[in-house]
Amino acid sequence: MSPRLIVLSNRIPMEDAEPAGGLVFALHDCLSQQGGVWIGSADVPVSTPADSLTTVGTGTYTRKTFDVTEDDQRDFYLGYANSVLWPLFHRRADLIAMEPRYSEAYRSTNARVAALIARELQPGDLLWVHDYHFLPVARELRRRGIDNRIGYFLHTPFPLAANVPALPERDEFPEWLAAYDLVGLQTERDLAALREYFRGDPAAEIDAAGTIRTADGSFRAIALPIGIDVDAFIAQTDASDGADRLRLDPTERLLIGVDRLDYSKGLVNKFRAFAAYLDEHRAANGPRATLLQIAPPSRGALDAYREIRTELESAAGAINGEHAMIDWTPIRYICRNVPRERVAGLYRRADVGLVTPLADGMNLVAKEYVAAQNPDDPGVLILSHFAGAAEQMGGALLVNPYDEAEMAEAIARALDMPLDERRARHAEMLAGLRSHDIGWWARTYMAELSRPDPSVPGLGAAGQGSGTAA
Ligand code: GDG
Repeated sequence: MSPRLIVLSNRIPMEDAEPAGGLVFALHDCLSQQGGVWIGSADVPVSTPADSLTTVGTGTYTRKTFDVTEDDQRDFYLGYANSVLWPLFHRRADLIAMEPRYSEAYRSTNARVAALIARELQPGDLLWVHDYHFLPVARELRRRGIDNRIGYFLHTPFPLAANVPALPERDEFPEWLAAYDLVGLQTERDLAALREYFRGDPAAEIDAAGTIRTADGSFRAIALPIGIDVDAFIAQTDASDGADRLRLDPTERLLIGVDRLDYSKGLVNKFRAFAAYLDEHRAANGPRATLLQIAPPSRGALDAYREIRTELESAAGAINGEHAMIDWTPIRYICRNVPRERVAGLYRRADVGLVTPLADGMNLVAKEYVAAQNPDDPGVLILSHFAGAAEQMGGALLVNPYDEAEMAEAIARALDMPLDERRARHAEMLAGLRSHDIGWWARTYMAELSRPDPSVPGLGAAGQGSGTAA
């Protein structure tokens, strides 16, 4: 019998219905197959948090929430997690907004969540912790004497070693990681960044089996790129009415962008690159094209997010003001959430998927766009070098998101690409999406977390997993 799995992530599906969304789907499948418990934060803040988890809904696995107060939301979630760790991990140390109470809230929330999990854990259970909100959870559990296997997966990029000293908790950072048995990262680039960081620690060594030994403990690190549920996404695309609602001229070309409104997603650069395309290529009789950008707002209470929204609105207004015609608006900018099934149909209709983040752990939109294409007449993916997905998706036109002229050139090339080349690029990427889908990701991680430490003599199993060990 498989060991019981306990998952911790900041958000969990709150409905009893089937969940939607990449990560949520993967964990849902994993938990449905082997049972277990999924723990996340409650939706509605309370004034006094309960000292136990609350079970929500029913299903094949158990979902439990921990309470959060308004102060936790401000200082732990918007504060330390999204004003310190998120900018740091996305190479924007300049956007860090630091307050002493953020550190305290991060520490106390993680200690409180760890105490609640400690009461839930039984011998032999596996715990899988997700993302930057909960880096210290394993260390808190170890302090409470918990010796279950604990895994961690970071969905964002791993920070540059040179930036980590910007963390108030820089001295504890290696300890947070070393308390896990297995640290999963999205890409080889992230794995290299982690190794680089530990190379700077004179007390740390990386042995031949890939185990990283530090003064605080040892752990393994692997690169394991998250995938999508390809067939489910194709089925959603087939059922979608998104494209019908566009009312585009039949000859008009469509580019699509779908990104949370976040400074890491390179949205302003994308708009400017599209403007450069309009200036240079469209002016030279290139096809008429519209950029549909869906950008649901996130973390709107933070200054950095308000600023990027204002900047983006101003860029869209200026570009449309300059280029629009009575029957054509070059940028259709939707700053709202659009239903998932509609997004899928819009991907299919779009001739180009424009995914140009300045930094991104993976980027599932790039994968969804490819899955949604008609294999007989597929669109072209333009993808930033700085998205984790670029490591796997060589069939995309890879671009530097800081270089607007290069992106404009890529747009022109994509709109002009012959059918044979589009088909070949698409087929290569689709095959990769299928072989490394979301099920593969979750199964491989679980197998890696379950297997014995290869550095313990007699238990060695190095090289069995499909991920790449540090
Ligand atoms: C983090 C990492 C990593 C977006 N707008 C709408 C909408 N979406 C959906 C997309 C996609 C998801 O949200 C976004 O996923 P990404 O991967 O692009 O980005 P993050 O939210 O930043 O996710 C990232 C990921 O974790 C997983 O590990 O890839 O690097 O930053 O599924 O389709 N969905 C709907 N309406 C929208 O308006 N329905």
